[in-house]
Amino acid sequence: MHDRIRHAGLLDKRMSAEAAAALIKPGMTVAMSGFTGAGYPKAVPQALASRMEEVHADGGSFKIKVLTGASTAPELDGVLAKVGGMELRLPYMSDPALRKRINDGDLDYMDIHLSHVAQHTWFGFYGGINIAIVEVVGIREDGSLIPSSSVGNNKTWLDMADAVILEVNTQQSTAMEGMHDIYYGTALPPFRKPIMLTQPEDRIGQPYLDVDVDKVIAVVETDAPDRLSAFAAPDEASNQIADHLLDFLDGEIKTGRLTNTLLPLQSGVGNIANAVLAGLTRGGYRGLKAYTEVIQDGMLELIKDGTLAFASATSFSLSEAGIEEFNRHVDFYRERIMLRTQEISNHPELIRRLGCIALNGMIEADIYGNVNSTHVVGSHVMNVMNVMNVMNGIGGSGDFARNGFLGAFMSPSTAKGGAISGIVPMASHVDHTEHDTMLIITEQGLADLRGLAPKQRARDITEKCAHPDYKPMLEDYFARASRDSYGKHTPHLMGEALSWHQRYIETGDMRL
Ligand code: 0RQ
Repeated sequence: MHDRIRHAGLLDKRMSAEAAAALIKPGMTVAMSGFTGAGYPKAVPQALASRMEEVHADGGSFKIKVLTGASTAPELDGVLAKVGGMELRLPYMSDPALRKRINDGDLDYMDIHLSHVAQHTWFGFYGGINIAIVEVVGIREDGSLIPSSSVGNNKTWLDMADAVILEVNTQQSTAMEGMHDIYYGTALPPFRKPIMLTQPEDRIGQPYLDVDVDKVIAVVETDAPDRLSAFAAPDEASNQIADHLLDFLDGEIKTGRLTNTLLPLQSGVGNIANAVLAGLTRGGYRGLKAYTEVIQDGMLELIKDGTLAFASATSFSLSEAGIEEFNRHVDFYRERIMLRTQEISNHPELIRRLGCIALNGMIEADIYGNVNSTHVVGSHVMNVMNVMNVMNGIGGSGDFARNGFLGAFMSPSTAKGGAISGIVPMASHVDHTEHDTMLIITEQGLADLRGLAPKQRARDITEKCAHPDYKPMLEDYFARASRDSYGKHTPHLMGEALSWHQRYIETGDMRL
């Protein structure tokens, strides 16, 4: 451990997770590391959850506000959710226990664009940060920190928190040292300057995180791996979605809008995005680049086979097999991957400048191209009050779709064995408006919405993307809406627009 903690003063601040957790008091705002199941603190949140459980068993209340980079894992979100230990959570999550708590209304969940979180914290929108808990690979002689498998908002947490708890995790590979790029040039308006990054591989910062060592109140040693679940193997639908995307990209190259090295790719989270990414190996591309948030297994495969020459992100999100692959060939990947703060990985200025191709999953799209990425209808509960259940969150999908060169949203055309259509008359919740969506892709086909007015969009999305079970229903809806709606610019029948969702709640099937 002396190899990992090379600052004498901080070596003296070592203590158990239980002792560190005892420094956290009810009502505190605690900002933690962690992004898509990587680089989150693994011991202190568990020790804290045990304390909370004791307090709750004695009839007391012990809840905190939890801020992170993005989703974490059972050792953080899971344990705190199980003991009812959170009153507020932001900006993104994907833990089943926490999802249930949120959907039961037990805590407030703020689903925030990932690029906004750091600046909203500087602006003071969330109040102060009492304690930051940040996992690191190691502490250097000068007290600077070797970041772990995600960077997320750690720079901001370390800067803004009144006190800092560090978890030094020996399971995180020391070979990651040097892979990070921490940019300290951000400022509050009106003092902002251009961010001098013009290629995904540009280094604009330093490899280490700075921390005021006097603020560090505890150093906890851990030895536990990131816990990430494996992605579903690409199925027929995701392979077809990938093929539609490949055909489209070929067309773009032929028209001269793209070259055969495309533009920097962004890929969202989830099975579909991961499978589509892996499908790109079939495109025969070489030397592509990625400017994205997460390095999923699919992206590692692209780097391995040379399809991708470089990937900039803020985090890994690898399965166990992916972590093994990364660790086995870490020297190869070190040269080809850079991890940045999420305010830079998701920065609108940079995404617009680089012209990213944004590929994200969706829950549903409506006929005009409004996309719901976050909320599903209350599936098994026959209760009209329980309509919208949050799935994960918007994450970075909005940062990229809004500002990229191309914004694509992908999903199978149906869910739950065909009982739900992914293309609906009106989206039941809107994360990405029709103004921000350019491509809608299902296994049925791809609708290219660029340059299309609303009624043309409706015809194209229905024709290209809807499942045959639902296509006649959408055509019928649109024909009647075009005839009977109050205004004719974006025809809708207000009494009927959400009736598919209502029918699903009542009958378990959107079909008539
Ligand atoms: O549920 O597993 O219970 O069957 O949703 O669906 O098809 O496996 O898709 O894993 O790619 O996730 C939008 C959730 C898609 C993801 C979403 C059900 C379906 C299944 C998963 P089951 P699939 P994926 C940057 C990008 C927002 C965040 C983001 C997501 C489950 O892509 O979270 O993009 N995106 N971040 O059955 C009811 C529907 C449904 C439905 C699918 N219409 N109604 N259930 N499902 N469609 C990275 C970060 O931000 C960190």
